[in-house]
Amino acid sequence: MGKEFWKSACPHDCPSGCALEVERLSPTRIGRVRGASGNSYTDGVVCAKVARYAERVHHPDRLKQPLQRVGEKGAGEFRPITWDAALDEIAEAFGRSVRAHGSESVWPYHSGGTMGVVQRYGIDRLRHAFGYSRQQTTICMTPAESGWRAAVGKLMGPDPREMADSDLIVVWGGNPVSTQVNAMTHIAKARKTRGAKLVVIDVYRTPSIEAADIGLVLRPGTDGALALAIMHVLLKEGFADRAYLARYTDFGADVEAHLADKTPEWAAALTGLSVEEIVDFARLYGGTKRSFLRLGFGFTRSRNGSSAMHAVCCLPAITGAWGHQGGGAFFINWDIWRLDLRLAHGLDFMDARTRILDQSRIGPVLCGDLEALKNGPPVTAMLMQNANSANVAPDSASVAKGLSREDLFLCVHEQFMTATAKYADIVLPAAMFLEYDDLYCAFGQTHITAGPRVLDRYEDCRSNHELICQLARRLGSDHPSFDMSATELLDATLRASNRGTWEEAVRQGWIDCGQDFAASHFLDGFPSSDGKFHFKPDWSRVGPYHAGMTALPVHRENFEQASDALPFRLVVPPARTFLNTTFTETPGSISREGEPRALIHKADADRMGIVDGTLVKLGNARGEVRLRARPADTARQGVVIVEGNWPSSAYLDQMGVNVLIGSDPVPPNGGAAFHDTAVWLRVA
Ligand SMILES: Nc1nc2c(c(=O)[nH]1)N[C@H]1C(S)=C(S)[C@@H](COP(=O)(O)OP(=O)(O)OC[C@H]3O[C@@H](n4cnc5c(=O)[nH]c(N)nc54)[C@H](O)[C@@H]3O)O[C@H]1N2
Ligand SMILES: Nc1nc2c(c(=O)[nH]1)N[C@H]1C(S)=C(S)[C@@H](COP(=O)(O)OP(=O)(O)OC[C@H]3O[C@@H](n4cnc5c(=O)[nH]c(N)nc54)[C@H](O)[C@@H]3O)O[C@H]1N2
Ligand code: SF4
Ligand SMILES: [Mo]
Repeated sequence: MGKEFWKSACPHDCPSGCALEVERLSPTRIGRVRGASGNSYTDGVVCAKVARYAERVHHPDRLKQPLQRVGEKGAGEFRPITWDAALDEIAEAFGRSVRAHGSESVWPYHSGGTMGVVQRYGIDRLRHAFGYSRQQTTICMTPAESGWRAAVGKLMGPDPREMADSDLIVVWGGNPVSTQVNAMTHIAKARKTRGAKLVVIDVYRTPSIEAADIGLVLRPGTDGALALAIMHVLLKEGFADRAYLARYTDFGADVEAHLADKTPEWAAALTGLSVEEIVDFARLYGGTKRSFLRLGFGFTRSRNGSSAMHAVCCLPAITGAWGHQGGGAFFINWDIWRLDLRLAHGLDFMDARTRILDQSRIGPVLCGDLEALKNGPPVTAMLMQNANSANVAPDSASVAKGLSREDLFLCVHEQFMTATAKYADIVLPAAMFLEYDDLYCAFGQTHITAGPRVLDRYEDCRSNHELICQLARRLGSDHPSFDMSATELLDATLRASNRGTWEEAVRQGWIDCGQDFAASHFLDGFPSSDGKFHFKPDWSRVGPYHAGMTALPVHRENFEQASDALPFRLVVPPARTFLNTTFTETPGSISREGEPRALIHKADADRMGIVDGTLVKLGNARGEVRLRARPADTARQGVVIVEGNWPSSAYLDQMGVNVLIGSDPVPPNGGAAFHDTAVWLRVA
């Protein structure tokens, strides 16, 4: 058969949401994967890890058949069973759990393995059909989302393609060279055609900082202070657009008075930046109307992350940059799709009174923490899809303890034998995106992209949708959605949403949901309760943990402070060729990343007698991790960086870095403070 490229879409949890072209060598084999050149955001570019997808889809270690545990929980000893027997076991275990503790004792759980409309969120239909516990999906974006919503109202904003029309692009707390390469395509256009400047703000010298004109490397958790000082300079030096502030925002003399003492000197002492760095950047920003803030997640993964996001969003409101082509700020698009998801996600039969458990607090939930359980019954049965919580959730010691509980029935639907799957009673083999149909909302840009099936079924793997439907029928639901194929559900969803049909989406490859200039730049008002941008948000409307939050842009010091006992601050950002723990199994990614390393400042290393490869231990009250050090001058002194969501098996003591991370909810609405940890560091 000749080489042909089939249209597809990247299913992974990445803002780029690339439209793909997959070389299909046969009904069971692919060759190269490339970015669709016809898609104006993807623009023919994909990351290296997805370009090598053949390594993952044809990996010899893929799960091929259902398995039942024979050894200890967590030991990874299993025997093959049939799908029928496995479905019987799950149905029986769910029934037992419901009879003993009520329907909320069953917790179907998902994360971002695939982001598809049906294959990720279809598990919601199972929950709603049987009154199982629901999930607050906080692990990724809730701290950032809370700050953005407090300021702007909805998750939408200027089209990121407009970065090509900007004169100044500020990547704040993100590392797009590693985590969303397509943003760099559009930034490169502006630099080439307009001589635009790129500023990157991070806590260590990432590849994105290396690619920038100006890199600001500050202390972790101090972005709010930097934003406040910039506002101070903008107001003092005449860069504020007073007419814009009056027309579009709730700005007032009280906000201005509050900012009067947030001087560059004040912020320099907190951030570790120099006064000149702060003032120069503020003047550059204030003097540029076409200034685009591309906001990452990184600076919000702190206990003060929502406040920091809110403070940063205030900058274009002061200068009025929101109103200009190539200007404003963008985090993600989550509210532009206008999909009617009632059928696909079972919203019509959801009982709003059913308990909602916090995804990030899976450790405390499984360890019986009553507050985490919302004072309800214990969780005694779980189905996990698209998630590798044993490695990715915070406080992994309690996750491990919870997953090991003898009275917990755990089914994990997976593509590989992950750390989480090893705890399962039943492991089910999952299809990969090339083997199923779905639609993907590319939340870092404006397209819904179609991903029709490219390959035939692999071995005994089933898609998430198939499992959910088969299980629901076993458990006795007669809801018609459980008899529909994925494409039938997708077609019905698109039609109900006035977004065309599945067939049209597949033919075109994608649907551009971008809004026009006026709507995306909020020219007719912001998508908030009163149409205004909020300098003075009502945090109590955003989430329950709002105590101590003020109705002003602020820098909060409620993060884990370094101390004599815990002198280092730890930051744990993504690795370039992994996607969370996905791709930690592919040879191309492993050979590039090597092994987990603690990046430590050369001056700290010299003082402690640490050289490249020295074994060190990082620890705090939550646990300890042993790994090799890499002295570098990439971060500030006193800051340790551990890149990559490595499987715990890659660490010397089989214990990964998330054992050090707290699972307390980030104010005001939850989420995990992955980059906000104080630790000690010793030579091991
Ligand atoms: N290659 C690759 N791509 C990915 C992922 C991956 O694992 N690997 N993960 C995907 C997922 S799920 C997500 S959510 C996105 C995340 O993508 P990003 O938006 O890039 O967010 P983070 O990875 O959390 O952190 C980005 C940067 O924030 C920095 N940072 C940490 N703390 C602070 C701080 O206090 N202030 C400032 N200014 N910066 C700080 C980190 O050092 C890091 O360089 O990427 C997606 N894309
Ligand atoms: N140290 C540290 N920890 C972090 C972060 C960090 O920056 N540092 N980032 C956090 C963030 S932002 C996120 S979003 C989370 C991500 O956490 P997760 O969403 O759990 O991400 P992955 O580790 O990629 O695990 C997804 C799993 O889904 C499986 N999978 C993929 N496709 C399918 C499918 O179609 N069906 C089924 N059944 N399974 C599938 C994959 O094989 C993989 O094992 O991690 C968080 N944890
Ligand atoms: S992981 Fe991100 S950059 Fe890579 S192909 Fe998927 S969407 Fe594109
Ligand atoms: Mo994420």
